[in-house]
Amino acid sequence: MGRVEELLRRTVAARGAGHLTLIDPDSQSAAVAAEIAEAATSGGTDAIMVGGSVGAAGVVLHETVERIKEKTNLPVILFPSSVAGLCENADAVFFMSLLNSRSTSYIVENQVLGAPLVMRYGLEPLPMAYIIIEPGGTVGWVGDARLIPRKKPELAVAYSLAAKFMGMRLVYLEAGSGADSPIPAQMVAGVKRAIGSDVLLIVGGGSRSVGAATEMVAAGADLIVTGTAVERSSDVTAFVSDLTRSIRR
Ligand code: 1GP
Repeated sequence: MGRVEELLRRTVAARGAGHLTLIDPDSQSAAVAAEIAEAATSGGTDAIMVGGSVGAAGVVLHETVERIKEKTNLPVILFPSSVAGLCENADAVFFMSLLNSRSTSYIVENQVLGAPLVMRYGLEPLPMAYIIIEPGGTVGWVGDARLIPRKKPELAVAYSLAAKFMGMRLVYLEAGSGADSPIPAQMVAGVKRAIGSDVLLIVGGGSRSVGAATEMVAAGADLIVTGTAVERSSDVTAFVSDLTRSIRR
């Protein structure tokens, strides 16, 4: 286990839950992305995720990571939608398989193409199952996901258990960026009960309010991801600070 995963695990063990700020390099300039990262750091976020379904690649991605690293000492974790979402100046990468994709491309092929780059770039790979729940948004469409119905927590549990049995140490339940509502609490609770404390449960998509994030942590989420809410906030430090204070023990 590498340094970034250890840090996330220590945070969850000590404080009950952690917060990840997602920045999509395609949504703003690198300079603005860096300001958001700096403000989120002041608000107490635990790491910065960088990635997006469309356009988060090449020079834009590299520059965004570079500028973010000038403004924060927190780990920068890549959240790639394909092999193109890798770059050498980040600290770690969610080395993820979109388990409920119909396309082998998102389950294993991009991972095969990306693995030698992860090695060459010295990125810490965090082995993660990525599971997309309705409505799924852009990532559901791009990733050709067989969306798990919101009313079928048992399907999310089955996927998550399969991930655990295959040795993945993180499970990410994704409702899709900008979803109207976050992952149902009952689904979060069922998945956490099944995977236990040794697998970190990340929940994201549609967590716009402090209340929603707190509810998901109460249900069993270890790490909450917010992207849209942070991007749209007029005071990122205050928003992240309220959120992190309320999800922590
Ligand atoms: C998307 O789960 C993340 O991959 C974040 O979603 O933009 O809705 O916070 P939001």
